Amino acid sequence: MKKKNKQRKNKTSKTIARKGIALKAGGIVVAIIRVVSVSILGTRRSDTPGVQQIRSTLNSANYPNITVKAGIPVRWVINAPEGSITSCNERMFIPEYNIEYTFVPGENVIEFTPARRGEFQYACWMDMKRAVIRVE
Ligand SMILES: [Cu+2]
Repeated sequence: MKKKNKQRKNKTSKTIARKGIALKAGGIVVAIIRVVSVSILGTRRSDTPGVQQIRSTLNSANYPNITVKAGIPVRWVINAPEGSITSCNERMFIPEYNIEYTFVPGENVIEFTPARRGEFQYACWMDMKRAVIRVE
């Protein structure tokens, strides 16, 4: 199975070429985080200071609504149990944070820093399943 997890920082004035580099860098960061998270699986882990950790479980019916605090980096851990990933929900877009993410079975880690307060919709690649990230 091919993994293609992409995560980008929200920077608006980049050229397409630089975005490509950012994408690769983001992918490497996600890969490193995945290795770290796998190595600590099974142990209860306390939050890193200055990071808010959110845990969700993916299901085939819908995406979770989450609430986070503005200005604090988010580490969003989404567990994808066996059978929860479908051709619909497998790829998720969070436009506000310029994130495109493809789920893999097990632990998925999505990181971003919510700069502004508000309600930001995210959706599957088909724009069918939608949910909200509320930033307070
Ligand atoms: Cu879909």
